[in-house]
Amino acid sequence: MNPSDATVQTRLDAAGIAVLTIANPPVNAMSMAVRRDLLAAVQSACADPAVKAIVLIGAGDRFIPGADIREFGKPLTGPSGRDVIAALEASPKPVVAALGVHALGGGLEIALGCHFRIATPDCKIGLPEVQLGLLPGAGGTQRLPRLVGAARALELITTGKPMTAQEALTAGVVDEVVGGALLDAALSFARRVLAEGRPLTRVSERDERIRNIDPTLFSDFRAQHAKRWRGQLAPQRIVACIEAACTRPWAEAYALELAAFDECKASAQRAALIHVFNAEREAARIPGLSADLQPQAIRSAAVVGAGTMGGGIAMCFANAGIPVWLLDATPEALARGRSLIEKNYATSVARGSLARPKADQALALITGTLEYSALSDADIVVEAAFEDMAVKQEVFRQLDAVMKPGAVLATNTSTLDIDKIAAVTTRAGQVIGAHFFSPANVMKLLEVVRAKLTNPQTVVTTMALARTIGKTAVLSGNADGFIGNRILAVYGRECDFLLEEGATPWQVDRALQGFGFPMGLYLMRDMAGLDVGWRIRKYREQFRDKRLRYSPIADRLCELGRFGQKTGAGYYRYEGRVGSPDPAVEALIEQVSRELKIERRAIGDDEIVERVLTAMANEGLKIVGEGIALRESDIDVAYVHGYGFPRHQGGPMYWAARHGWAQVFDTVSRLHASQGPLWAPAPQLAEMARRARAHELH
Ligand code: 3H9
Repeated sequence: MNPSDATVQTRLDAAGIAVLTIANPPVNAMSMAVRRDLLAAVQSACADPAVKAIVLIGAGDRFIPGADIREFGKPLTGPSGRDVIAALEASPKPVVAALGVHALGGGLEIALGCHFRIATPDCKIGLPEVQLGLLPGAGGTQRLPRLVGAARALELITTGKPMTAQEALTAGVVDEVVGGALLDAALSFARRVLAEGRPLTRVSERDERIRNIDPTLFSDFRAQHAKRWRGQLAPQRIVACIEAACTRPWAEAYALELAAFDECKASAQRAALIHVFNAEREAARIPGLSADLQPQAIRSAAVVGAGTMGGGIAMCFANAGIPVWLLDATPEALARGRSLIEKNYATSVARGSLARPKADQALALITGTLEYSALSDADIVVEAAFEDMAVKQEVFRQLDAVMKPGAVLATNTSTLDIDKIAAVTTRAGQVIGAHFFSPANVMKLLEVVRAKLTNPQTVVTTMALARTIGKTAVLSGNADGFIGNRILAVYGRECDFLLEEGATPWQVDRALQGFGFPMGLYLMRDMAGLDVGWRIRKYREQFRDKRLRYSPIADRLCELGRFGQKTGAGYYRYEGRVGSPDPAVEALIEQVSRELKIERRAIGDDEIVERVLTAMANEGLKIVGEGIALRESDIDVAYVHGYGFPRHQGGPMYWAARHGWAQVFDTVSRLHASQGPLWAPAPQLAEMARRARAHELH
């Protein structure tokens, strides 16, 4: 009963302690095979009179990061996680879980079924299922509150954020945090349990932390998060499960958890969230690069430009422990930049999201300078100067003169041609785009832009750096708008056309927020300021193809001095930062419709969402077809992390695939016929629709 290919191997030590080692590379996910082998191993250890105690440990310093997510959607065969946990908890012999690196999801549930838990200091312990649109389905919502109390469990399970080992110790989730070799510590812990004859704690039998809970805890928690959870199933069900744990008998609440888990597992949200999880990992893979290519180490960095963007980028490096030079032209600009950075850190500390000593440590890593020569030792420099080709070229000439050989020269441009910037240097192979999103220290997306001559080493190094500084990178080709802003232009254009055809800005925003965007397009534009786009449009007017449909609404607002929040009026009228619908804007839009001879009509929220997403998906296909994005799922990742696309909807390309490419093709074709060339279908759309239809027929 220990076949060599089993995912769980048992070894009996001299003191009669059975060590059950789980090995399922790469991360020890709890697959069907692991559940089957683990149950068999626990049963034989319990039945073997030579075994006095059991230690459960993972191979390669890992414990278990949860159920195997590749198996969701497949039929469940063999024992469930619940069967394994029931056997562990019922064991008459003490079971010690030895937690290394990750004890997450089903992994933590397994550990909570053991009588004792010890952990390494670097172990992350939590129930992250909510991030995949799920809830813990093997008793996690029932056992964790019994250890940490209802209030803490609500917070932990609805956010999915892991605890550090030390936090888990304080909260009573683990019995000890151990240094040195985990297995040795686990064996010695088990020997102590046996020697002292410690009673076996079955977490499911404890109820001292969930008795007499004030019911308003749950109603208040729901009310507090209603807005954030709008349209999301899993967090709502998690609250119901924890409430049941505190108010109903074990068997009833445990059954409710399973029903809620099955409901979440079958939901479209779960499928969308796992799509994003996989897409994020796929985005890091770049075809055509040699597997031997290793990223260069980034031990020090530099940022040119101490404005809002440059300061935010410097914070990203400092937060990751990388010392960073911040260069600007004048002491005043540097001082302004520094005080902005200090203010950002102070806000994080005040909000409780960052401890003061950590903020101080990060601040100490940022050094201002006026001299390019100071940057010469940095492994990477990110230029965040004024968005003007001549300015950027001058910065790159200076950087080329001082930076050490091999350094990565990155530009944060969002609109300029990186080939032209690279051309002024003698090392175009080391020039790359690193397009951060504002606020740079917060937004997760980094568009890494490969220019014509960028070499593979520079690409690999910049992609790896993104991970180091906590960003999700998507590789883009060097083309107007890269990936994100090119789609944003189409998204904005379509919303503007909908205004001309009968919608109002507040209706468009309501529809988009109903779909899950945290903020509608017009509220977002008002917040960002309308004048910047206006300036760019005025410059581009000379190149604009006048035969194509163009909405003048944004220009008209700007002509009236309505630049958004900062002038108290934009698409909305503002009292402070709160916008309300403005009849004057409605009148302006109606006037535009009349001038353009467009008959206004009632437009439903569903039509707004469908049209906007269809336009985004069609443009996304063009971007993939032109080789600017490597794959459709990269576009989803970019939208989720850079543009507030609701993660539980999977991204625009995922939406299109679910909605049906055939339906997308029909809508695009209809609009192409009535609206003209802006709606030209992506070259591959007809074929995708044909394939989707053929698939439906089978
Ligand atoms: C659950 O447990 C439900 C239960 O309540 C049900 C009852 C029993 N399965 O992220 P990485 C793959 S739901 C399968 O780059 P890292 C991943 O796709 C689950 N595969 O590494 C990647 O593959 P590839 C709750 C998984 O070190 C490779 O491993 N648990 C799983 O930066 C490396 O991944 C979670 O939600 C999995 N569960 O981070 C945890 N996890 O090389 C999800 C990873 O082909 N996982 N893979 O691209 C994570 O958060 C991170 O992967 C982890 C490691 C922190 C574990």
